Amino acid sequence: MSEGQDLNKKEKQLESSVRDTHNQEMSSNEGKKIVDDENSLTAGDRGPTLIEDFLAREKLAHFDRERIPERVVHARGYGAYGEFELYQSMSDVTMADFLQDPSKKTPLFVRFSQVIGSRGCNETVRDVRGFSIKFYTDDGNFDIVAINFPIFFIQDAIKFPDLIHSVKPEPDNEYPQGQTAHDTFWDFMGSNPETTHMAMWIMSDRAIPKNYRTMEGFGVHAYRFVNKDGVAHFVKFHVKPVLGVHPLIWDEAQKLGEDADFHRRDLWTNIKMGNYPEYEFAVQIIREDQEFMFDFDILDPTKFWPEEDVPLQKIGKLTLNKTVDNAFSETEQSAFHPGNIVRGIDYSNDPLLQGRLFSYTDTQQARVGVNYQQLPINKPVCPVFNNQRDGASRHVIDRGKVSYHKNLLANNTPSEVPADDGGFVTYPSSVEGLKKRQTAESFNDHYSQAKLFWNSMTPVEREHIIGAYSFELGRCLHVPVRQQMVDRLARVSKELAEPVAKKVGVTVPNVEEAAVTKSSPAVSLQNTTFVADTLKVAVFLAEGFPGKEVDAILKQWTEAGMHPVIVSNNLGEVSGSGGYTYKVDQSFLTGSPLSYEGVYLVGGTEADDYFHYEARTFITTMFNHFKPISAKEESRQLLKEMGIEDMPGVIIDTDPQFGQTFIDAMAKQRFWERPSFLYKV
Ligand code: HDE
Repeated sequence: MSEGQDLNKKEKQLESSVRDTHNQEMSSNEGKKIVDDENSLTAGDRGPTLIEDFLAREKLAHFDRERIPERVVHARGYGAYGEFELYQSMSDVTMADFLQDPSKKTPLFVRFSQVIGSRGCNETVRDVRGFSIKFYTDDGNFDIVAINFPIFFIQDAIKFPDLIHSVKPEPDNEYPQGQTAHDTFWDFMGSNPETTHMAMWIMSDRAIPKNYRTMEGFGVHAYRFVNKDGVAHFVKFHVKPVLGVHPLIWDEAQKLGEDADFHRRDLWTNIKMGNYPEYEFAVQIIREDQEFMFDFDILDPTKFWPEEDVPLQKIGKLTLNKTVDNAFSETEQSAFHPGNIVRGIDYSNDPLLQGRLFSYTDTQQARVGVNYQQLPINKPVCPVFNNQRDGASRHVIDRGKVSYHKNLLANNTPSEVPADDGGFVTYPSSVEGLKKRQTAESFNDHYSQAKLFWNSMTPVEREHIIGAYSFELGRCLHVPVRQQMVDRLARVSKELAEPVAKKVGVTVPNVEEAAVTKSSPAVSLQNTTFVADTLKVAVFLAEGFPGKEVDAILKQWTEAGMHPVIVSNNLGEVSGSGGYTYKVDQSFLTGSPLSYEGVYLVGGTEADDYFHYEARTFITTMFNHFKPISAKEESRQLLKEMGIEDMPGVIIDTDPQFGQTFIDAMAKQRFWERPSFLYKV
């Protein structure tokens, strides 16, 4: 339950399925009380196990079937519950029930995921992230099966299996796991020019998010809003984290291989701590008569609608406030579907969306079973009545003789619902043309928005993109694969293609690059929100630290929403002057410089060589990751010896403003002005 609140409709519904084995007597699935769960039934002391042992048979046979197939993509995922609150009624553009009344809260479930890797893969690899949302509205489930990019690789669903085959581990040697840096992926990208734009986004820092709390979600496709008068608008859905969008840097992401669970650990612990992740729900709306007014086709999923051309309207807030009770029952069995729309929302003709409409139900039925919609996590909060029956593992017991429409025996019920009483009616958009296999002419410009994206990047972001291409293509063993990809980049920008070509040992062809000068500042992460809220600062304390001063600083930082984490030689407690004692949260052994956004080096009268050695090691890593570093005057010497005392973002605690100066530095998060060779290519 979300803390301090009454159960919402979904939570009440879930309660009836929850089982808590705590303090209960043990029984078999058939309800027989179990006297001994450790010894199988054997013939004699050392004799064979008897097949009549129904308890051992049941336990082993159930265990043998515990796994279901993992998702063919997005296999690794993590879920949480939350609620949606609307800011103002959207009734002028949509009839959607959950977008009418600002006083109504809609329960929801979110599943974050990675596309490529299998269920156990590392979470910080470069990849697209899934951001699936199921709104349990009073009018049925509405799913936004989003990702953290506003566009996709391809324009036609028929190519999806090819894309995924290319990015998964190569079929002969079955590596690499969960990442894009290999030949088959880049062969596909170079051979299919419509992927050029998406490649730019996945080579940007957005593809290595710092955590799910600071990650954006985009519905990608154009949908339709339809109002009660039957008037439709094209709409795109966005989810914007209140804390801003913040990525890792590549070196951190690589080193975080040491913690495969980095993202789920962050989400779980923050929800448990009451740092509920918040996201603003926003829409971009285009009138039907404006469909052809743009310099791109608004139905092409490899193009985004620049915010500067189609403004974002923030219409509500999503708050994630509850972890799951059981990762399998809830997260693994959750089934999202971009086709799950509600009255007031409809599809557009985006061909990629149209293909997705088939694939999701199909895969859920194969993966979870035909009755997957009856599972607690997937069940709508409104009543469901129809004449569908039977199938494996059916939960519902349908009473009565009638399981067909139309009928006399049940008064022709369940009855159809007229549109005026809430029945779903498909928006009657007109369709014309010949049946044929082709890509629309208006989908053929693959380089202009790639250039627009490049134009929108700051120098630091560009450096990272160049570094990412150089790494990824450099990992390709086949030179023609690298060359083909650089040929594509040359059509976007020579500024990009040239350093990459040099780094991976190929040449830049003499082709014309896209003549786009426009940029979209909204896509640069340098223009996101920067706050210190929820950021973790490692506080290095040794015995004999100056108690009163440290205590005052930590209080100030906690009030500012930051999380000081006490790090010392050993777990247990560390004591300072004036009787101040803290619990040590992490020792140098259990903590990692990768887990903190900043550091405060305090020391103490008993600081030994080990303390100084570890402090230096941590700070070196954090310095190289451009993070804020601070130290008490007494520990200045260490920073001096390291040669970083006067560097940007290195702050010595000498004046009364120190506490606030460091909060500001934390909010800034990275000091790119520092010298670094990590990305120089
Ligand atoms: Fe998916 N995708 N996809 N996809 N997708 C799946 O459905 C598919 C696409 C996305 O948290 C699968 O239940 C096709 C775009 C997310 O459970 C499958 C095409 C976008 C998730 C499938 C696409 C997505 C999936 C695998 C080409 C962003 C995780 C398991 C038309 C807008 C859902 C499953 C979760 C999952 C098919 C393209 C996002 C096989 C055919 C574009 C977030 O049905």
